[in-house]
Formats: sequence, C-alpha cells, structure tokens
Amino acid sequence: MTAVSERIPELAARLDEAAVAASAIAQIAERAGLDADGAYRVQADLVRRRLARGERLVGLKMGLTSRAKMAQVGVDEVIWGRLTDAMRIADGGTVAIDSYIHPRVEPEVAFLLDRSPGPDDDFASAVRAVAPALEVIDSRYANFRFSLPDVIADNTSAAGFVIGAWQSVPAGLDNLGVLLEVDGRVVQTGSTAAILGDPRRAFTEAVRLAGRSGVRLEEGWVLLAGAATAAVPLRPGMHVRAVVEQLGTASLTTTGKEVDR
Ligand code: OOG
Ligand code: MG
Repeated sequence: MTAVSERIPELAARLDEAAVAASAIAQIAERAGLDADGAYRVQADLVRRRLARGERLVGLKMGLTSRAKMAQVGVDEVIWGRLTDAMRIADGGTVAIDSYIHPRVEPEVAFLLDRSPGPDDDFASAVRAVAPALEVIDSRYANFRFSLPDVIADNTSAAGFVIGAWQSVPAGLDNLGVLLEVDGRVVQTGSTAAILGDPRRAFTEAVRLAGRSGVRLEEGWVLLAGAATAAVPLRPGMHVRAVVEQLGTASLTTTGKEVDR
C-alpha cells in the first residue's frame, strides 16, 4: 500500500478540483488511512494550490466550536481551516450559489488581529476589533457527510465569508444574542456563549491548534470564531443577515439556479 504521505498531493488535488468544478466527491479519509494530522497536511497542500493560482491567505477559521454545529454534522472536535481573499464576499454583496455544491450559511463572530500573537499574548493584547460575520460552508463530500479527518482535509468546508463593520471589542463578548435571518424572518437564534462558552476561547484554540501544525497567526489576519447556531441551506434569491447584539449585522444576497447535487 502507498504511504499516506505520498498520497497527500493527490488527495488535495481531488478536493481542490471538486471545489473548482462544484462537483461532490466520495469521502477520502477511511480509504486513504488518513488521521487528523495527515488531514491537516492535505488541507495545507489544498490551500497551497489555491495560493499558487494567485489567492492570498487572509486568516483562519475555527469550526465545530458550538454544540449546535457538532450535532448538525456528527463530529465533536474543534477544527480549524484557512481563509483566502477569494473567499471574501463584501458585506451586502451577492453570491452565485451555483458556483457551489450544496452551500449552507451560518452566523459567526470575526476577530481582527493587531499583531502576530506570541506565547505571551492573550486575546486582549492580540485582537484589535470584532465584527458580526456570515460564513458560507460547502462540503466537497456527497450529501454533506464526512468524518473528522475528511472535513479537516476539505479545509473545514470553507467556501465564503462576509465580515460586517469592525467594532472595538466590547467588555462582555461572552453572551451576546445572535440571530440568523432569511428574508427578514429569524431562522436560527443563539448566543456567543455557544462558542466554546466564550468566543475569546476560539482565539486561544486557534493559536494552540494552528501552532501544532506550525502555523502562526499573522498581524492583519481575520479569525472566524465558529458558528453560534446550526447552518441553513442557501437557495436562490435569499437575503441572509446575521445580527449580533451590540455588534451589528453582516448580510448577503444569493443569485443563481437551485443547486441539488
Ligand atoms: C464544518 C465546518 C464547521 C463552524 O463554524 O462550526 C464550521 C461543517 O459544518 O461543514 O465552520
Ligand atoms: Mg463556520
């Protein structure tokens, strides 16, 4: 059998091509004997391919930092992925959903890093600003089903993100109401407390977990803390808005044809 390390470029290529073609693939981890560490190497190679096409790394995202999300996808470990400039959607902007496989959207909180955090930096010294955010996720696996190493290799389903207006960090970040609205109707409700008990912990976990893979957070990077509620499927002609108490809103509108692949 071929060693896992020799298969990393091929596995990364398969996931990358699935995203580019918006065409789902079968899960890869079990057949390739991929564990979480190997999966982070596939993710690194997958994002390296995007950077080679001219994309720029602009931050990281945390995933499965809330019970609601863990329960929705059946994986119960905190994970992290990489964000590139090509994934950025302007606040109030439009997304063509037929460029995705089976996109979903979820309400998040984003942090802006003031400096590259060293071991002695805590949240307050490293984070300059906070903003309401939306994340568009799109698993490259059929039926949006995956194991822990599968979703890590797939860059934690990262597909797009919207950042609302940056705010200075409020004194209490740990229990702000979060709403996800579609066409003016509330479809999910939660609290920032759902994010690891306090979304500031998402920063600590990002430093620790990315550090394990030799990745250091950089000044000016964005960090998505993870969704506070379950994600909802995107359909054509939707106006989606995240509302976070004290922080404001982030929104997007969808165009394109119905996707059901
Ligand atoms: C995995 C990504 C999870 C979050 O905010 O919890 C995530 C998925 O749900 O496909 O981004
Ligand atoms: Mg997310």
